[in-house]
Amino acid sequence: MGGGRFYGPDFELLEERDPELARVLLDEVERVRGGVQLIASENLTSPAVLAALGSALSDKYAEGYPGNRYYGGCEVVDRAERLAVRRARELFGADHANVQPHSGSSANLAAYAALLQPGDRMLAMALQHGGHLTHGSRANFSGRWFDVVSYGVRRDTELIDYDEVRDLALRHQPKVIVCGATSYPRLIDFGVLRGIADEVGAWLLADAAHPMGLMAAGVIPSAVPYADVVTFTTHKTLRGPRGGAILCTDELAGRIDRAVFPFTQGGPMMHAVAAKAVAFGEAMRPEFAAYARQVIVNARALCDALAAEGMRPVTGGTDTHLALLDVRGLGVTGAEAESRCAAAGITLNRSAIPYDPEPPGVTSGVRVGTPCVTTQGFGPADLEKVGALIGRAVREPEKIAEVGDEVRTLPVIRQAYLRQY
Ligand code: DSN
Repeated sequence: MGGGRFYGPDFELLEERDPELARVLLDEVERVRGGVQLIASENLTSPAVLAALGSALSDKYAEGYPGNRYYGGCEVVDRAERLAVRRARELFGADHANVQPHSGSSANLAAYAALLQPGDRMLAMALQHGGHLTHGSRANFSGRWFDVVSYGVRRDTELIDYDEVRDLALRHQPKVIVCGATSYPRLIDFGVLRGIADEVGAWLLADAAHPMGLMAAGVIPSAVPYADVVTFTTHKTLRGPRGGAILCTDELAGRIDRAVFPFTQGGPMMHAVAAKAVAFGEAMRPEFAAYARQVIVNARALCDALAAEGMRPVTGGTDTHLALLDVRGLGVTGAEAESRCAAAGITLNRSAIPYDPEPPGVTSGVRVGTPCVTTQGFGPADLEKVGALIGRAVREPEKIAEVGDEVRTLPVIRQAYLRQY
């Protein structure tokens, strides 16, 4: 059946033992190969990362930390975790790293547990303005267990209103100020937020899940020199395995480690920890910096192309790997735009825009990101074409099949998934 390394070394065995599940894996690879992946929070990991994920380290229980585990036989996996921690500290210039969180949400849970008691107050960006569920949404533990005050973006510029953040911080005296977002296309001024946190005696927690790969590469300013705690995921722009991690100052190291284990997690997933080490190693290479630069160039090209198709870029553009587009000018909702693009083989997601009159399941916007397509080797000219195809898919639903054919024959598509990097 072919497919090589993307199915893993034991794929033929899986096909023999469980053809039904093997089919799912094949179909997913075909889905990715047959279209354009623009989900801003996704990427395509390297074969080396996949090899670590599909390894014997998946079997090992290792509650605790290297040199201090609650299980025997951890001397080998200890080496993987030490390597991951050392590389994370070096890559990001951090005092301390914890590489055990299972996800970004788990990392935020642990970070809050380290800094707050239930009922304590935190100030964070509203989900509707680009924040994250774990930044105090009532649908999430963070909004139920803490006293959350939210800040947002200005209606006119759609940029974070730092004056509002300062006013709210002075008025409400939060114990933690959370910054970072999931659909904010601009840089965040961590220096200003550090100043506000210092003024009110709050911890500054940066959730850098989305841009951490860009920070690792040094192509956008890092949160690490400013924040007391930085939480992040390893699978977005960083292009590693699905998972989370936390960086912090020496002062908070013990509190963060105890908050991850034993407070919020049990045994770490050592195969994922090993894969994080691989990804941190890959992110130290010059090729990764070139990749990260290209991600931003491509995001700008896509954003401009979509603007030319009549979608309005929220904030007027992007400085990062993602863009948020108001699609109302094309007479559709975000949900309609998402489903029309999906029918044409272009995967993106609907997303609320600031002050969105539509409910979260509908929305007035879509979010696009370029981490995947840049890994696949797309350049700005390819993204201009993709932007034009998105415009046609959204505007002319009766011609979606035609657009889908054009998407599938984009020259860059079929070879792209097998590209070495
Ligand atoms: N679900 C992620 C995103 O798409 O931004 C955040 O957790």
